[in-house]
Formats: sequence, structure tokens, C-alpha cells
Amino acid sequence: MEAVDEEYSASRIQVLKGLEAVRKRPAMYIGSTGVAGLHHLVYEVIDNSIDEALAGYCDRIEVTINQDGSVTVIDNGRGIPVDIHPTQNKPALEVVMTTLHAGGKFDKKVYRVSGGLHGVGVSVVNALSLWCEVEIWRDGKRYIQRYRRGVPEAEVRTIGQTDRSGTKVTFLPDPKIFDTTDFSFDILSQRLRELAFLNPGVHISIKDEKSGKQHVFQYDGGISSFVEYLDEERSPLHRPPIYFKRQRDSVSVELAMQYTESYSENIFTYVNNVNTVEGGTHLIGFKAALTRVLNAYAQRENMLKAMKTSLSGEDVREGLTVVLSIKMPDPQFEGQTKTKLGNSNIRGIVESLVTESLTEFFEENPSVVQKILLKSIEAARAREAARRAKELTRRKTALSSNSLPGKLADCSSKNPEECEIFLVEGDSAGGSAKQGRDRRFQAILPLWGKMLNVEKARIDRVLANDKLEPIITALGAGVGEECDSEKLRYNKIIIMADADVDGSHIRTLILTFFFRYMRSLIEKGHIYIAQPPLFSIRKGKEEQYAYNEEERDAIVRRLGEDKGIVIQRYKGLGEMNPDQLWKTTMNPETRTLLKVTLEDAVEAEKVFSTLMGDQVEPRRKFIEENAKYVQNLDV
Ligand code: 0RA
Repeated sequence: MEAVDEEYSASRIQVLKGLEAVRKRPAMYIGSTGVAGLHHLVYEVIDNSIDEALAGYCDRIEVTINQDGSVTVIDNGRGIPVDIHPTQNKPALEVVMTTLHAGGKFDKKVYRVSGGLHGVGVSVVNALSLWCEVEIWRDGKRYIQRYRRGVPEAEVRTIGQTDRSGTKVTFLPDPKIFDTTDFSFDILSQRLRELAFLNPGVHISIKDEKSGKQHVFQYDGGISSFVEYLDEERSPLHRPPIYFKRQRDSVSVELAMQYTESYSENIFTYVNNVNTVEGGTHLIGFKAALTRVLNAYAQRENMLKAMKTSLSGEDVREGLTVVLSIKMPDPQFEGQTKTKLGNSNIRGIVESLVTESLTEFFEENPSVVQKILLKSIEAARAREAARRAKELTRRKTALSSNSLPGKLADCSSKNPEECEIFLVEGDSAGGSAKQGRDRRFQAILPLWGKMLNVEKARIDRVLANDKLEPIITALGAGVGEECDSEKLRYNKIIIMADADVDGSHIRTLILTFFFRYMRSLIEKGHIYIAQPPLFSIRKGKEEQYAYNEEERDAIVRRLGEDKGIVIQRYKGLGEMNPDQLWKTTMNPETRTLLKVTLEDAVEAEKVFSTLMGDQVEPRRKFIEENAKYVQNLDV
């Protein structure tokens, strides 16, 4: 009896040490304590459910954001085992919930396929929750255990009988740990949709008890459906997407791809369900195979006669949408955000499996490869024309001493760290901005000319566009593959346009341009959107500004709602004088900027192509929901 107690308390101390480590350095386990880290908690639990699904034991996952702010994840898997752990002397459930990395010990599987970005296990979720409750349905019984900040409140209890199996985890993130504990339905929903595409047949639902919103995802077509979803607003060159799944050694390679009439390249890669945003060896292998197979086919069919060189990688990827999903043991994630696959053997495996499969597909579908090659050859011609045009401008700018655009009112500082540039739509706004600015560190570039819809144009037309060319030159970072944020002349690029629908449209077009041709500037957080006020509220000599209707009403209430109040609704930036524009929108001390983020490239890509597509309705909807992918930020 005594020996058992000693052992028990020894393991108890271990548990407390483990929890303490997690609570002391949460970011080490979940990446951050911000919005991303918070949502990571949910992904961590779901990853366990997905593992059950991949092992063939689970086909339903239900996520609920509860009224009290907690989240519940229910699956119909085997349920976490509850039998007494041989060395820890307590139920396996308690061990899994309170011991770091305990999951694997029970797992007979060779590898954890799903394993989230950090793959840390559900005990981390428990440790970072104010409270957590787990209910298990297994062997005809219902078991339950509750925890506070990771510590069990009582032993595992049997609370009745059941004929189902599965796991229900409910947790409330600890406000002592997280900057915010508000879960976003949209963020969770996007990831769940992605997981549903990547794990065909699994029924995944999400419900927000606060707003009543709910979504159900189930895609029996897997990543082929994913590609069709991404291409919804584009015109495919062939249907259905090209698809295959092959295995070599212990690596499974699954690919779906479709060419469209658009000019952009949209490749999404996954390793064990993790979105490898920074690419890696699997992506390199795929690109190499595609370029090689298409060139070999074109050569053999004598289609490259008119060309000096072979087709480049960019040529054969124009208008191409791809989802590449790899499942493998022991992935090495590298890079800034740990989303770049490093395992060097994967390159060869992917390259050879893709080469085999595509070669076979093209032999059997000559009409499809014909269309692809005609498009690629056209792309090669356009690129050659663009290269010549660029060469010409380079020579021109080398001759003239000052190569900056004539319309640019530059700042006096040459230190990019402190410099910002306002891209301003409209003549009068441009004038006011020039007068109102702090010329020491603020540059103004008024936007002239006709905006180009970059989703529908090749790089040659983008470079020649009279509105975009000055932006490229002024920023100094280059464009396309050459874009290098280290060369930026301004740390902040601020888009300033009217708060109306036209302004919204121009903002979106410019954002699309950055997304397509200078994506790294968005990724590195250099792009911002200015927030001009919507109302001015005056009482006597006192003037205040409101950025939305609630603020306006609050100010009016504060001022006492009497007759002396004059409210003006700004229709455009041009209605503000330089001093007002400075005070409300440009002064770093008082303004609010929205930082443009691309947390979720899948949704952003969809949003951009939705806007740029021919269909009017989704475009209007996008403009209304524009704020979705800009994150509020006080600067
Ligand atoms: C440990 C071992 C087994 C399953 C699980 C954990 C498990 C964990 C979670 C978390 C959420 N849902 C879950 N479902 C399962 C294997 C079970 C066995 O061998 O019977």
C-alpha cells in the first residue's frame, strides 16, 4: 500500500513539473499566446480525432464554440483508453491528459500522421486551460474527469452506460495565459474545411452557440474537390482535375491539379495535414517533375520548334492550381514559421512518383496535354516579351539620373526603417496628403491612370501598366520572382483610399497586385490600409472624429446631444483639409492602421479570385466582407 502511494506521489510531482514547464513557456509548445496560439489548442485536440479517423476508427468530428467561451470537440473514435497504466498506476486517460508527449506511448501506430504544427499532445491543451473536462465512451461505459489548470480535480469516474464510443473534450483557455480567449468561428471553420478536404469521408461540423452560425464539411472527393473549390471562379482548361495517389517506402504522395484560363499559379502543399506555406523538398520535387514531363512531351511532339529555349517552370505553371498532400513519418519542419519541409529524400520520391503518374496520364489524355502545352508556350512568349520590356526600362533608368516616378513626393529620410509611403487614390486627396504629411519620413505617391485587373493579365502587361509601374519603381523592391523586401525603400506601405465602395475596390485591386507580384511584402507585414474617419462631430470650436457609427453615437452622447452639434459625414478623403487628414489618418501618434495579413492563403486566394472573377455577386459580397482579411492593429 505504501509503495503504491510513493509511486503515485512521484508521478504526481513529475506531472506538476511538466504542466509548469508548459505554463511557463506556452509559446514553445503552441507557437504563441495570441490569436494563432489560442486556435492551436483546438487544432491539437482535433488532430487526435483525425488520427483516429486515419486509423479507420472515426468518421465524425463535431466542434462547438459554447456560450461560456469554452470549446467542445467530440469524435466517434475509440475513446482514450481508461485502463490502469502499468507504471504510472493510474488510468491511461489521466496519463494522456497530464503528461507531456504521453500520446505516443499508447500509440501502436508507426507515426502520428496528423500531428499539428507542433504536435505536442492534448496534455498541453489541458495545461493551458482554466478548466478542462474529458468524457470517454468506451467498452459500454461513460467515464469522466475534470481538471483545473491541468491538475485533476478528482479521479476518473464512471458516470453511466453507453453504446457509443468516442471522446468529448471541453476546455476553457486560461485568460492568465492568452492575450485573447475569444475563438473565431471563421478561423476554426477554415481549418476544418481544409481538414475535411484533406481527409475525405470524414464528416466535420462546427457550431457557434453565440452567433448561431454553423458549417458542415464532408468531401468524399478529397483534394480533387479541394482543387475544384479553389477554381470555382476560374475557367478550367480540363475537367476533372488530374488526380493520383501513390506510395513509396513509407511515404504517400497525393496530387490533384487543374489548369485554368487564369494567369496565376496556386499551389498548396501539405505534409501530414500541415500546410507547408514555405514549401520545401516535396514542392521542389513536384515542380521539377512537371517541368520535365511537359518539356519531354513537347519536344517529342515537335511543339517547341518556334522557341529558342525549352519551357520554364513558370511557363508550365501559369494558370495552374495544385494541391499536393504528403503523408510521411518524421517530417522535419524548418523555416521561419516551421512550415518548410526539410527531409531531403522526399524530393526524389515526389519527383519520380509525379513523373511516372503524369507521363501515364498524358499518354492516355493527349487532348488535355495539348491544351496545357499551348497555354505554356503562349506563357513563354509573353515572358520573353516582358523580359525585353524590362531590359528596355532598365537601360532607360540607367541613363537618367533620377529614376523615381515623377509623381512621387519623396520623403527626406533615406532610412527605410522609419520611412513610409502613402499610395493615395484621387487628385485632391493626393494634394492634401502632400501638404499634410511629415515630409521627413512620409512619402506620397498619387495613383494615376487606369487600374489593371491583375488576375486577368500576364506580367508583361502588369509591368507596363501606368498605375502599377510607378508603385514598383517607388518601392524599389523589384517584382515577381525578383521581389526582395530587403530592398524596400519604405518599411510601411500604406494604401489610402476613400471609405466608400470605389475606394474599397481600388484597395482590393492594389492588394491583389501585391498578393500576386509582391507577396513577400504582405507576408513580412509591410502593407497597411489607412483608416480615414467617417464622421466629424463639431461643437463650437471642438472637433472630434468617428471611424464608425457607434463611435459617432458615443461622441454625440458625450457632448450632450444638444442643438450645437454639427455632424459631417465624409464622402471622400478629398473633403478633409491637409490638417484634418494629418490628424485623423496620417499622424502615427493618433491614427489607426490596418495591417494586411495573409494568415490563411487558401481563403485569401479564394477571396481574391472571387473578386476578380466575372461574377458580380461574389464580388459585391467580397467588398462588403473586405475587412475579413485585414487585422485590426493600432500603430
Ligand atoms: C491514446 C491512445 C489511443 C487513442 C487516443 C489516445 C485518443 C486520443 C484522443 C483525443 C481526442 N480524441 C481521441 N481519440 C483517441 C488508442 C486507443 C486504443 O488503442 O484503443
